[in-house]
Amino acid sequence: LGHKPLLIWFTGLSGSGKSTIANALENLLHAKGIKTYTLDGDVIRSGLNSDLQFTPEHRAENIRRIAEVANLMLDAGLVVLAAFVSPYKKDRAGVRKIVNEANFVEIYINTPLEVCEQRDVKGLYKKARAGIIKNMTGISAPYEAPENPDLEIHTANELVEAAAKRILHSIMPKLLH
Ligand code: GGZ
Repeated sequence: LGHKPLLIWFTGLSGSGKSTIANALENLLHAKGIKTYTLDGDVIRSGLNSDLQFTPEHRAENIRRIAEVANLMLDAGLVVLAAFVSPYKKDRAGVRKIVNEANFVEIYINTPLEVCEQRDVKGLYKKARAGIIKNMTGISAPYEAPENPDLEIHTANELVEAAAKRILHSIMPKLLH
């Protein structure tokens, strides 16, 4: 079955669940026979963007390059899932300028800082509180929440599978337009 290319952009704090939800959504898309590619922080920051840190300038460049790469993947007809903190409104607006609006959806993974900090999967929050890590989003660097995301997920009230299904439902019009 044919479908349009689409960039599904996940934004939210470190530990908010962006990658987990993106992976669950990817499984649902694969079950429909849709080819996808997931871009996320771990892989991109250790490869393509290994020259970048977490200053506002470097985050802007990180997001810009990711948007350009995603745009090439859209040219190839893929559904691209991108899971990046992307804390600055200006940078997310930049993605919208690079990618055709018809092929873009923004999903806000709205998990409270306290929850992310309790999970602290990588121990980054603890290090940030101790001052060992600078520019940690939510602690010593801002997170500018999206005002008009296409969809908002509250991970405290919704299971991963349910969230993924809700996202799938919401992107259907753009996949088929
Ligand atoms: C935020 C940081 C930082 C700082 C390392 N601030 O939970 P994670 O580990 O896997 O996700 C975070 C990831 C953020 O990289 P992004 O490329 O998504 O950031 S941005 O969009 O803002 O450019 C976290 C880890 O890298 N990490 N230091 N200071 N997250």
